[in-house]
Amino acid sequence: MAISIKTPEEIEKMRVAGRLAGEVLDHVAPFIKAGITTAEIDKICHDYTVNVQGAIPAPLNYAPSGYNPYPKSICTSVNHQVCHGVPGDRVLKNGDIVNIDVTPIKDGYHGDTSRMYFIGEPSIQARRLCEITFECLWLGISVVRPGGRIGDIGAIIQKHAENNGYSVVREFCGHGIGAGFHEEPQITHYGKAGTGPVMEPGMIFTIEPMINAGKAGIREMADGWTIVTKDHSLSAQWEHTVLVTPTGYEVLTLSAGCRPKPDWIKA
Ligand code: EYF
Ligand code: CO
Repeated sequence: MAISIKTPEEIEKMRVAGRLAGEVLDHVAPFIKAGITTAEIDKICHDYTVNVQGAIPAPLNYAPSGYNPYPKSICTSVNHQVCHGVPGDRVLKNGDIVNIDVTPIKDGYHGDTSRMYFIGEPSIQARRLCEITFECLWLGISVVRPGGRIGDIGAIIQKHAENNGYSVVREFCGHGIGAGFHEEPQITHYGKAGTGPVMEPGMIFTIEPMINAGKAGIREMADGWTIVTKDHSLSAQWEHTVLVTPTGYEVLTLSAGCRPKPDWIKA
């Protein structure tokens, strides 16, 4: 399937869905403290998405071919969990780091974003991993422009992660997004600049690097969903949904409470 170019009407709907995604994370942020369970975080996000935003949480019952339906409305990935952590009765405690990944559907269109949260005071090592991963996300965004190649994104992310002693998860990628949750193209977070499809105005995709403090290897837990690092090292992830514009990029999942782009990364 070809990479779809969104119409102006679709782009407007993606702007709305993207903002709502950011606002789910703004809403839940004050609740993410020691003592809360990941299931309670899921309920707060679910209720806000459905009852306040009038939107649908895309992950709930999402069933890509070969998988059972995903049982919750968000993903909560803690410490050495890389992605797709299933909310449950785990109680967050001082020093944990947790990724919250949300995808509301509004008027048929998806917005997909995730952020890292600190519980109390994580170690210097954990905070540095989250910081470098945030920089990886924005370095990837900074090379989005018409005429650029998809491989430019992974190349700059991989370089920054590895220069800082970290490794990039290979098995899970960013993705095209629109009326579908996962569309073409795949956005790998490693690779070679100047390779891959040419970016064109109207393309929309996520960039969502998963960066490990140790080796890149991962495995799936017995629940059939949660992905963890093989070497039990910490992992971090940040995600935005990005539109290719005629002059560069527009981040669709910005909201009042989200962290801004680091100053030193070019606009
Ligand atoms: C082994 C799912 C889980 N897949 C992707 C289903 O793009 C996402 N976040 O940015 C994203 C979120 C979810 C998701 C939530 C559930 N799934 C599919 C395939 C494998 C898998 O875990
Ligand atoms: Co995604």
